[in-house]
Amino acid sequence: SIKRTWWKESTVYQIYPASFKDSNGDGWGDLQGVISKLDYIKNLGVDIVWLSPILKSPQQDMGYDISDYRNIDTLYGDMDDHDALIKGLHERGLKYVLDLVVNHSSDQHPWFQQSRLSKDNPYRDWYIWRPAKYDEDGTRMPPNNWESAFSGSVWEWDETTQEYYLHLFAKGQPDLNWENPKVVAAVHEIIRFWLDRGVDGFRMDVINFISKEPGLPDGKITKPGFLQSGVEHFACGPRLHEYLKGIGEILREYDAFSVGEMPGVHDKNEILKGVGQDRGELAMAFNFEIVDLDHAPGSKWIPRQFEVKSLKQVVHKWQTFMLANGGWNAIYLENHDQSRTVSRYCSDSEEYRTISAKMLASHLGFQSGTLFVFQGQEWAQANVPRDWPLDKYKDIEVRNHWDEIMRKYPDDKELQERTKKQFWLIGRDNARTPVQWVGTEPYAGFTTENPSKKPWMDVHPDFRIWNAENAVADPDSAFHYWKKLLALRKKEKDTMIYGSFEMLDIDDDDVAAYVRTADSGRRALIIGNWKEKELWWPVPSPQADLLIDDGKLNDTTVLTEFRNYKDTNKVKVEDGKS
Ligand code: TEU
Repeated sequence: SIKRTWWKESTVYQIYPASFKDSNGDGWGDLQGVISKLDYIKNLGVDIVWLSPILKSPQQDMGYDISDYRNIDTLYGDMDDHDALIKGLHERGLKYVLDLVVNHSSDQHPWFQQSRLSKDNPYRDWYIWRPAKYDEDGTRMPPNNWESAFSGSVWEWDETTQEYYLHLFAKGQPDLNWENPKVVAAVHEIIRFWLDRGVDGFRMDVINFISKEPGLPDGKITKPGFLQSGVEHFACGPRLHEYLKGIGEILREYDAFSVGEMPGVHDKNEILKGVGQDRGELAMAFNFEIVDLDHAPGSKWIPRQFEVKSLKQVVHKWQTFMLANGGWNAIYLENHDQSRTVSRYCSDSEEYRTISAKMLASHLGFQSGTLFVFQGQEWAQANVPRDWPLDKYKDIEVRNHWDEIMRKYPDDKELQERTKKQFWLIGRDNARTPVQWVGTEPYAGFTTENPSKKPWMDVHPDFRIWNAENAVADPDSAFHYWKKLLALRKKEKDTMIYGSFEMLDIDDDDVAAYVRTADSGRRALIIGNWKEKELWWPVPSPQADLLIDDGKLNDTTVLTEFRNYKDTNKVKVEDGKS
């Protein structure tokens, strides 16, 4: 059975610091900006705040390329600001989670700078170096066929020592060699360093990629004539759990929070090994099965039609499996790598936007697991405008892919149009526009009134209507809905957090409905209409004690109408209401 723990009952609010709040007018969000919004965050009712990377970085991949693991990047502030942030959070009873990026470092990190100097440098073996292969006509070839997440080979040729180094992400993000015990020890020291400074835990970037299969074999060929993902050789590799246990031991000493990001695996047993409550590894993991539904496997820019019924199958699978096997889920649909859910899955039209956001909040918020809310999600932030020109997109993933398309297929207009649509639908920039705080100031109050620089990314032009201030002022907004939901999650944890889970009518592609049942028998029935239409859905016979039926959370009413409907077995589920 599931052991009760504080972090299972917590909700995490994720901040993308570059886009959250700029306090000094340089167009880039910073730690003082975050500090100025702590009351807003507390008011929402979350328990933990996770900041995307703020450590020293050349920002090739927005801080996921760290060049000093023990210092704050000057873009964000300094150690004093960081201490003040921790203090401000702790004073409000909030915990603080740092983003630990240790599958790779920046190529500007002194370890890599040393490593690339010579083959006998003491740091050589801190990264993954391999000699070239040569084909029949003597052309130099990379050691294997793996493709980087950001286009091109994962191998970069280095002239100085005439070898390739491995980078699963950008060229500026060389992978650390975890086979080297010195690397493992260095990571442990970094973890202790921050825990001793008052950090309460970590989100661990692509943590299931740290153990690569020895020999680094070629990836399975799914796209003949192209580079291959190779993910089967580095996701959940042979020594992963040994490494996670090492980290887990330190975390337990401090009773620290942990969530591992685990892309590239949909196998529930694999993920359970990392998060099972008796395994001593991580508390929970982000799996990618839902966010992988609307694109081709291994190809983010090849669209695949999203179906509500597929999502329901995936939700049912992870909910029932983790509850039955002592694992734990991280519940999320938005983060800094995913687009805005109202636009992606439901509707961001004037009429349906708020109602979509509320429906999605209920869909997520009644599930078992630790809930994650991403900045802006709480007031129904939408994707970037559909007509945004490409040059407004800043993300290295989008930029590199577009360059590749223009190089290889300059005349294929159809491909270019399809790709641009996919950028709009699931590109990471959608999550990264500055937070819209108010409708009355230039740049939505993200930066100071007369900034020395424009925000690093354009503010969404809908900010005059859609912003946090309006949402807080309107009792019917998505913000207040989230707030009530999070409070209810505290009050009803036997049902909402620890109760059993059953997805209803799994083949229906319009409605996602499920039941949560506490040991006491108390039940919650959640009915969400995912489509922009009014529809009828037959309510099953079990009665609910908690039901959300009118876009308002009603935690005390035993739904009497529900009993009346029992005869006809039909309930009218209105326009995207849940
Ligand atoms: O992301 C890892 C990851 O696999 C993807 O979600 C990634 O964003 C990309 O879309 C792959 O197609 C993590 C971080 O969350 C991401 O921001 C970093 O860029 C990446 O690792 C490298 O550190």
